[in-house]
Amino acid sequence: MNAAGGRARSPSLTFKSITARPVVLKLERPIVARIGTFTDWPLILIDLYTREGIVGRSYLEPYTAKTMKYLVPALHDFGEMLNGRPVTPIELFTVARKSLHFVGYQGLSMIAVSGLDMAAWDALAKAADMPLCVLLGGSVGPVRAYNSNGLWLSEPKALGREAVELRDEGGFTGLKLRLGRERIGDDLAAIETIRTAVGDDLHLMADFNQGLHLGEALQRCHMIDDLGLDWIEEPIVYDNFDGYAQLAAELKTPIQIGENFYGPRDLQRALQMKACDYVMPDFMRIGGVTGWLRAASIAGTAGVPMSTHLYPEVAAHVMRVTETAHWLEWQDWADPILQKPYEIKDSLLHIPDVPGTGLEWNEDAVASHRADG
Ligand code: SMN
Ligand code: MG
Repeated sequence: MNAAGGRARSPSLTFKSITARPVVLKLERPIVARIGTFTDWPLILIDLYTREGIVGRSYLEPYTAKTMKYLVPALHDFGEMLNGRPVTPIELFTVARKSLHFVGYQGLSMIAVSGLDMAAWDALAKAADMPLCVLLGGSVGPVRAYNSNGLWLSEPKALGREAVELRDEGGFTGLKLRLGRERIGDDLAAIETIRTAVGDDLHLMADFNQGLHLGEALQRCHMIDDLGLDWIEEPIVYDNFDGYAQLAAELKTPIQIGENFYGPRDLQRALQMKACDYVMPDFMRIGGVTGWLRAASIAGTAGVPMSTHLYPEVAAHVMRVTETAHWLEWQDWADPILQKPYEIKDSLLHIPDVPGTGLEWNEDAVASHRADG
């Protein structure tokens, strides 16, 4: 019984439907990395409607426009399947996972569930009239971010100016560059040029995007091991945990992996195998907010620093409740379709003090970027 003599009741929120709209945006600085070259960036915008009128929102970034053709129907199927259920994200996560279990727990299944999950948490936080980080037991506050918007595999000489630009976009104290050029000498020149431009105090992360085989990785990583990099990310194919264990054991520079963990169990297995020093799950692969929270408790218990991959708007909220929170990866690729892009100042991302995650679409921009006619 509550003070008024009534029975305390949880806020009721009932699932009605989902719309999943594909859009394709132009990247201001095209991605040129060992995983591919991308001039366009596809997004699936998810709106989860409830009978009470609250709309939960999230997006997925599946890298290539083609994959949206497989994900959009899966999301619409969730909409039909979940109609009439209470919006209880952890339960919806389980139901959605089970519904795709016969086509596997990873890959597209997990990506679709992650999109649903992030929208469900946004709806719940809106119904509770709280920012998501507050609903999760934390507070609205700053989150330390590095700028990941550039420093792709371009001509090393051009990178000095770009590094200064990227630093000054938000007073960043950390930047990520990409490695894996044909000639190791060009990778070394890239690091040197950036260091000369921004100095030794700036945090510098290096990402090989799985571009090397183990032999090359051992050789190249040893060559950059004394350059003061904050971490070396994904030098080899993402699921070769034996290879990663060897690299992590041999190198002084921390090994960072995790953007290709499909669910918290991958993270647990990587830590059991001592395959890395740091982890940085991606929201569409780890299982959205639910998957992140489970993964964060494993990393936290193991004392392993945890950074985020893409999805900065959701990442900021969960980092406020992540025990071993390390760095938020800042990239602004969804900004063109957001009503209010998030702000970065002095390398800190500022969470908007509004209910939910703060993701709202600029519908005019959405209309002009629709990829389904
Ligand atoms: C990355 C992410 C998305 C597209 C290309 C490259 C990269 C990162 O692995 O960690 O930001
Ligand atoms: Mg990466």
